[in-house]
Amino acid sequence: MRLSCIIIAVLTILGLALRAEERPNIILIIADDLSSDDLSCYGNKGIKTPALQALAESGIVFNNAYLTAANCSPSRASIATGRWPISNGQTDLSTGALPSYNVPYPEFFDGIDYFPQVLQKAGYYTAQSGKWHIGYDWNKATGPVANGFDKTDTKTGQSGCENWIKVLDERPKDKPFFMWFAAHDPHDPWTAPKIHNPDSVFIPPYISDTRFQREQLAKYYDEIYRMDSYIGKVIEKLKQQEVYENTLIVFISDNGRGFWRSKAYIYDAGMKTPLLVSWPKAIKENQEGNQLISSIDLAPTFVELAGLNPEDYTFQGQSVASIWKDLTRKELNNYVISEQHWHGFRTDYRSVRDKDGFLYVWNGHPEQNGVCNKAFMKNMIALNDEGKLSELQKDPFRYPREVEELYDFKNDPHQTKNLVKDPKFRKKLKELRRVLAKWKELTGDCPSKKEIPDWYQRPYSDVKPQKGVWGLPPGTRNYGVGEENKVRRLVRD
Ligand SMILES: [Ca+2]
Repeated sequence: MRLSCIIIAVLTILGLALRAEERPNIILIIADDLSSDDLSCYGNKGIKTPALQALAESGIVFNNAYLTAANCSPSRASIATGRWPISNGQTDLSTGALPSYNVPYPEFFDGIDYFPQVLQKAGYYTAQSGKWHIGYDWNKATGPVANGFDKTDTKTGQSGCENWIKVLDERPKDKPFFMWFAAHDPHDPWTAPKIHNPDSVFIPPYISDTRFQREQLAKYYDEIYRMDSYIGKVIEKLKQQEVYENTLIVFISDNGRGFWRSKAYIYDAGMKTPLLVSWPKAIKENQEGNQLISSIDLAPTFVELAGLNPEDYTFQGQSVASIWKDLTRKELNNYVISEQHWHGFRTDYRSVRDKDGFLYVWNGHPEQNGVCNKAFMKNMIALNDEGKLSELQKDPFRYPREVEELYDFKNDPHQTKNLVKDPKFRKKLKELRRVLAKWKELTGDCPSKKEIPDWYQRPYSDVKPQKGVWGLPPGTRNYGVGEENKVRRLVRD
């Protein structure tokens, strides 16, 4: 009896040691305000992104990856918690001014797991370097998510990437590591050296093709290039440290480009993210994946790769590790769901995308237009005043808007033709409407009792902005913790 106990103990220790050795290091790189159209590996011929191109070629380029929100704080909070904004408490933009309003908002719901903390408890060394923008204090790593990091570092230069190599150098060498590397690039103001020619940029059809917009886009490209150069240095450092082979590198954005009808919009320009996945030891090179993946799937995926069972935690996403390791595996998500709430101006959108390529949009405020005089919108507002915009470019000004929209995003990549009234798509409309209704029920989604007003003036509107006036989050506090299985079943194939 005693001998068998010893044998079991020895085997267990050996098993654990083996598992620890196999666990990958994980680096999550998050760009700030980057649309997936704006990288060479997604077909943009005008941009120079050599390191991201090499990263893409070393693993998988995913073509259907989506965020939960099209702006910083809720999107990042979803990544950290593996939960939709409505289900974690961070639905709106953090402004850094909140504590003075003395309201418990935005703050995370109780009893939620944060994947950096889960990795830390599992023996990983965890570090954060660069942009934060989660919870109360947008520019300092504070709050419950920050508790999951052994090291936090937000004192960087303009790029946000300046300390990444230093953090890699200073890590303990006897533990697997997780790095949350978040750039400030390519968020405006654009400060990188000039590299790109305005004549070579890609202008989506919903942005006016003017010299001004071309120059702005070229400056934005310059910052993408700056971030790219730091990513190249990270890969070089990993090779130097002889850990490159067993390091999983995942590259995503937090929301689309800070341009017209992109950032803060529910359409693909705002909500679709590049997703590059590289892990030389376990993932084959030069692959392309078309599976639907949500940013809430990252937390459970990392946790599973660290040797834990993601279903033991409060993640609403599901692990896609099996797809990353073998792209021929059956698709996991039938639907991905996104939200858009307050980003200095009030919106109230939900969306469902499905694997057939349809996007269903529900609008809680159809009585208003989708524009305010934030810096990245001013030029288009001026052009509209001069009557110089096309019908598509004018679309965000239009109101009242439809409560529901439906797009065939596979064939209409910029979502220009609303099919909601087309009888051919009635069945699809009903299906996606039903999925959203069930999702709202399971996540406790409901309107805010006191909405945050616009902080910026909406053009062609008499409603005065109320800068600094706060409100309460939508959703039902603490709803659905412990019942994540139900909502996972809803979106799963
Ligand atoms: Ca952002």
